[in-house]
Amino acid sequence: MEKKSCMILALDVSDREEALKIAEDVSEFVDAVKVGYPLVLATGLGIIRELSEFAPIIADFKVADIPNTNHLICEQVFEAGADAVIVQGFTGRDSLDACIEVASEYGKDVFVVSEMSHPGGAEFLQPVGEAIARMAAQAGAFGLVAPATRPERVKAIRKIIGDKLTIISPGVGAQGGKASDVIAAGADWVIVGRSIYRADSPRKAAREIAAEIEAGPNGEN
Ligand code: O7E
Repeated sequence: MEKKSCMILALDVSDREEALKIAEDVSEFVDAVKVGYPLVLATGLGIIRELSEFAPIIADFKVADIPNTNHLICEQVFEAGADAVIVQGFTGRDSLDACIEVASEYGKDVFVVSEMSHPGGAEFLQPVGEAIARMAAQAGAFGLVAPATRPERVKAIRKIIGDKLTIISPGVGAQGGKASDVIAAGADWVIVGRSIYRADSPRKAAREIAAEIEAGPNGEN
């Protein structure tokens, strides 16, 4: 995944035509498109290959099962044409290893959720987030998912993993995070959904967030 705009679109719409139109319209301003349950359950797994015409696809299935089931899920995801898969870290090292093994067979990437961006993310996951980040680094994951709503947590996780892993960070806009703050805290990419796909002009919204990232937290870049 090439880092240009430092932005990933979370395409959580449920209509195929709308999804394809938004992806095409914003492709100039995003480095990847994240596809998850809302879109895949509504339209089918084939949407991944259709969207891959516009950008690399990150399949957000937050895979969280025993190693054998994780293995089977990841095979389906990569056969469908995804460039990366998002998995949960709390299921432990063997479950994560199963995902990384399949990803490396296909030459693809694994992102591990260390902690989540919503208020409930602080309840159970945050206290173990740093341990999950360490495990993901040791296991050889490509990246971590860390919360844009708490830039200080992104900073803490970056300190732990150094440059070993990339960080993708959801929670910008609709959940209150500011893109340039999160990049300054150490994220490689922000993930943005509603602020783009619900805008009157998704293209204009994506262009504005990309410009804000480029300008930096105080517009000084
Ligand atoms: O709030 P939005 O509309 O900008 O969308 C954010 C997207 O990121 C949405 O798809 C949601 O499911 C996802 N997300 C979070 O918001 N918080 C998290 O902690 C984790 C994710 C996520 O995608 O996990 C894998 C990246």
